[in-house]
Amino acid sequence: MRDETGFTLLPGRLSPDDQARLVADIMQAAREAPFHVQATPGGKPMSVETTGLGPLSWVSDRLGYRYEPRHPLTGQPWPPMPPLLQALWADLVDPVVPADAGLVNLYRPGARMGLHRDEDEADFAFPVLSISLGDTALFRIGGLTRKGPTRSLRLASGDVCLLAGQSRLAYHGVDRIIPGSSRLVPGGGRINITLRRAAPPPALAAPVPSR
Ligand code: MD3
Ligand code: FE
Repeated sequence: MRDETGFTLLPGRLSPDDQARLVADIMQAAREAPFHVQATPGGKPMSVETTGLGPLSWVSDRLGYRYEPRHPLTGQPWPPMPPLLQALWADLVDPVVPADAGLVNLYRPGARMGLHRDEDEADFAFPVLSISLGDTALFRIGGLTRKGPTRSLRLASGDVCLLAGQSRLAYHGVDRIIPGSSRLVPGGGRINITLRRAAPPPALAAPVPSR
């Protein structure tokens, strides 16, 4: 189901049990690494709440966008990536090079995400893997420029998308969620997890001097 742009939607890729397990893992992780509202570099609060999993996660503040190894409010390292997410990346993306960043977005009713590109990662050859949990989202994806046609699709709980090739740098956003469309997330709403390879590859080892 990979289209000509490199976009793949895997509807219902996660079983109901795996979905429930992931939500429980994320809510547990959020006790140490609380969901919080980030601001854009322009100072506007985002409508989603965010936390992170794994070695790095994406942060935004007055200084700009970047990946950081610690939660900006607690100063603590992000909680580890749940094994289920590591396994999904190994299955669908790369069995050797793990994801090093897990960005978790919580959409309570009314939250949205404006059209943007994900371009803060070192190597766009690695795809982005997205997992949807809870309420259905009306998701929008366009092309490589901000203008030009977009298409709208629904992302339901358990759906996984893979953004590879051209689609890796496509403009995309979330127009809205459909409140009450799932009972999975405690308190209602939607969780999206994006797994990424954010850091540059380690420098090639220096040649061993022969004498
Ligand atoms: C990546 N999240 O966190 S994920 C984001 O549903 C983000 O929370 C949205 O955009 C969400 O940056 C969408 C699915 C997605 C779709 C298209 C993409 C991620 C993508 C295209 C390129 C890169
Ligand atoms: Fe994005």
